Amino acid sequence: TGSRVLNRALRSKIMSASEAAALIPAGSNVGMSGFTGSGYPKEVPAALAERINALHADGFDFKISVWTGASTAPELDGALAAVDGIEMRLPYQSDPACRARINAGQMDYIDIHLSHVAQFVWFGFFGKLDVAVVEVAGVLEDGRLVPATSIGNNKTWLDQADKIILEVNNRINPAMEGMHDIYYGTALPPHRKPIPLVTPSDRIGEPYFRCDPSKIIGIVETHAYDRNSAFTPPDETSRLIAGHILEFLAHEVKKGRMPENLLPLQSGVGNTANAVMAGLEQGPFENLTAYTEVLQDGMLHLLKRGKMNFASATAFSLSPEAVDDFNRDVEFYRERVLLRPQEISNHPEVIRRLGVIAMNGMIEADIYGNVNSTHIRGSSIMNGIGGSGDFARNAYLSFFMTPSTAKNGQLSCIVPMVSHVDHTEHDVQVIVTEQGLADLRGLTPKQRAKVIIQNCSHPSYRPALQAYYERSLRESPGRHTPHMLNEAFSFIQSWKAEKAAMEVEKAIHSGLA
Ligand code: 0RQ
Repeated sequence: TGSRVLNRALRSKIMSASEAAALIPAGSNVGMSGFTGSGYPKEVPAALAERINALHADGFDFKISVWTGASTAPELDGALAAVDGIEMRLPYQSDPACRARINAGQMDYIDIHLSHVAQFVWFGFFGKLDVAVVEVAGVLEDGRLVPATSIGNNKTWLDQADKIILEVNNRINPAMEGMHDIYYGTALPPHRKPIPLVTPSDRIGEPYFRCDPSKIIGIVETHAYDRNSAFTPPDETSRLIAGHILEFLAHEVKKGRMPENLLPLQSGVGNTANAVMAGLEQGPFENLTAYTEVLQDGMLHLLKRGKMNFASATAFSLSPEAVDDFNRDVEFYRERVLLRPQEISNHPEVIRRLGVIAMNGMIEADIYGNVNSTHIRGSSIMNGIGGSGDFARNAYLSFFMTPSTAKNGQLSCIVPMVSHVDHTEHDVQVIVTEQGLADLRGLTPKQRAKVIIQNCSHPSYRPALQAYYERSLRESPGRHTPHMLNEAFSFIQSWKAEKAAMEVEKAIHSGLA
């Protein structure tokens, strides 16, 4: 009684996590569920890490490649990275142990757009997917699977893997059944058809995963919550950034460039993103919608207050308090939230059609509007590009936001030339810091430089940026995007800046300690 594995034949596959982990061969490509701390397998990766550790101690080589939806949790990335069990990882990660291995050159990492992952696997670009390890909320009598708190790439893993291990987690609220929309209309070029989604609330698929039962080699029953990290209330800086964005959106509505209820919102993860949502809660906009990747606390509040009518995402990323609220009112949320595969939540075609308003964080921007979301000093990776590129390039309007300085003002987040480019000047329309907002639409590179320096840079760096720009204008060989290459990275090469950047690097290199 109580088992969520309703299919009788499949009950014979129920086993312990270590028995399941023993079925994963060395060198295999393993597709795991998990997206920003939700819906990741809770026990098999840790059991596998234990097995790998024991084998390494006996002098055997054992590594696997791990493909996921996005970041996961210490029980997956953390456990496997700690025992040096990952050969190659893709896509987005944000785990301290993973990050440290990657930056030490001990783990390979392929950072790609989240919307690309599923199709690259279907195209065969990464080779064969050997095993899928996927968390679900239940197995129906007919063998279909009830999805969990994130969808990510699970549909693709289940379709493409030779073998499947399921974790059936009975902590997941059973009333979530029906909150998912799994689209089975994708095909390979040249046979693709338009994706029939024209508003964020459209259902275009099925509430369950299809799954070939003959591929299932193990089922592990688990009983653990998602990572659910706490949420810090917005600080003054993120409140200022949010304020600039809200004022700008109101201005756009007044100009007739956006409807009064705006356009579907996408918001990255983190506290600034949550601050924008908190600002919207107080603001004048009604009947909002979201077409986003991750549903954080802020959006849940907007739904609850009746400010937002509907949110489409691929994953939840909630604080423990928000999880409690969600579970109390799951019937309410089930009418207003849909989770989709990430190739649909992040699909360029759909994002372009809906006219999404994209808001993402960054590490630094340069005076011409190129954005670095991933690297410190061009060589140490922080997390990854995630879905920011999927949204930025295809959005109706794309915002990138950051405090104007980092490390107590020792580093300027507005620089002459970014040390790594994730979003080119062509994909960035609005840059926002606590100092102000630069609307780059329709501006030439030289006009962009003026407004970015004037509106976004911190006053303590503004004169130096201005001087760089003015001298470049005189000395640069080309006058379209004036630069002095011998000084383009001078901001990061000052004694003070190097020291501060090294502090950030020390932290991200020491995740194994
Ligand atoms: O490091 O904690 O050691 O001091 O970078 O910076 O200000 O805490 O910013 O948490 O919002 O993260 C771009 C990383 C911003 C994130 C990034 C240092 C700073 C600190 C973090 P410390 P903050 P946030 C949807 C969209 C890519 C993926 C994405 C991200 C640390 O937003 O990963 O957008 N984005 N996905 O001190 C040196 C600078 C710095 C700097 C900040 N200029 N130089 N260090 N730092 N600026 C979600 C998904 O796709 C899943």
